[in-house]
Amino acid sequence: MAIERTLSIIKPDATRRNLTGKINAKFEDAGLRIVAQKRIHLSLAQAQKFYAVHAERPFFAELTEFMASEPVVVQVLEGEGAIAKNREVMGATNPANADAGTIRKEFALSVGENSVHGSDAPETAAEEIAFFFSGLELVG
Ligand code: DAT
Ligand code: MG
Repeated sequence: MAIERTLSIIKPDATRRNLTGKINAKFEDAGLRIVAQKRIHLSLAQAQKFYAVHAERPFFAELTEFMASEPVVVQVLEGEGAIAKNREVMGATNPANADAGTIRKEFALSVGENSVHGSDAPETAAEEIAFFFSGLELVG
């Protein structure tokens, strides 16, 4: 499988509880390399733009207000099959359905406050990385 890059976000419920290091250890233990990372505070407009694909969903306001509520850590993860591997390490969207050992099983508070975001396909990974990082911030 090819070396890929994917966009990860450590969400406000996790940054608030000081879990960035524990979550990063899960990525590294799975063979994912953190090749870019920064802490930012999204505006509501930026959160709405990032999650525009969900604009018609009933939870859109809850989701975007949550994502803009406190700082997040945005990061680029790299590795063999990184997009699917990251989704495995994250676990199911609803922590009640997440497998043991996954980030969401161990740390998520609810389906909304579920600790991490991860890109779901090569096209969205490329778009989401470009949303947050400039070429200068992405070391080859
Ligand atoms: P994922 O983050 O696993 O890719 P998604 O893309 O379907 O899940 O949804 C994006 C986020 O929206 C998800 O991480 C949390 C929120 N969300 C999804 N379904 C929800 C629901 N039923 N109630 C509240 N928030 C929800
Ligand atoms: Mg998604």
